[in-house]
Amino acid sequence: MKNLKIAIQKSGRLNEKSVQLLKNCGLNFENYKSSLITTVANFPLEILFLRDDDIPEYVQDGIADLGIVGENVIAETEADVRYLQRLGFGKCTLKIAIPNHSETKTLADLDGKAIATSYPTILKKFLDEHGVSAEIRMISGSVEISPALELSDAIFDIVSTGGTLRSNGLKPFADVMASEAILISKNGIDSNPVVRELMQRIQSVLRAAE
Ligand code: PRT
Ligand code: ZN
Repeated sequence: MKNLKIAIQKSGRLNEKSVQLLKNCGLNFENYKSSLITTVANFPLEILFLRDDDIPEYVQDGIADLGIVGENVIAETEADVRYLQRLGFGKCTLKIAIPNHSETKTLADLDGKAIATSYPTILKKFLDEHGVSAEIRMISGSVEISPALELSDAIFDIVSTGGTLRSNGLKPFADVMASEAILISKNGIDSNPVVRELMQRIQSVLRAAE
């Protein structure tokens, strides 16, 4: 039988904790920074190291059987995957934020305003649900700087401590979505015995950490 594949982030905020979780499950593998794929020595699993943005679609399309990725990325890609387990790390909130001096008081005040974000799909859904017609400006990085550059009136981005907002003269305005790292699978694979064994190990690691 072919080994199962799990996709995790290659580098970035979720990489270390994803690797640690798998190691705590008793999986032995080399974690070379340069390799994109590694085979677990003592469990029928291969680990793929990817950009987080690619993980939901790789899992949806069956290139990987499992994945560990932030809920925000799953929502943004709208991939058709199953949530197997919330993992309790990578917690953050996606918020609309506005400049400290902004006159914006209610969601309706955002009508006709420009909001910069790297998460246009999640933002559009939220604005549509609340009947707000703002212009969404897609920016791939350093979203927080855009109001100061007069590129936008507000931003929509990930916030954890709030330090980045503060240091850019911004304040939280509306919470849109809470997110954490999630173990996902392709639909229908969760009855696979190897997946079940891995799930049991992950759940006991999570319980031990409680
Ligand atoms: O290279 P790759 O594409 O894989 O990584 P990436 O750069 O897209 O993502 P990365 O590594 O930054 O984040 C991976 C995941 O971690 C995100 O998708 C979230 O699910 C989760 N996460 C948790 C965060 C944060 N906390 C976080 N604080 N992702 C980003 N941030 C950034 C945020 O964008 C903002 O710039 O940190 C800044 C705000 O932090 P505070 O603490 O100042 O509020
Ligand atoms: Zn990314």
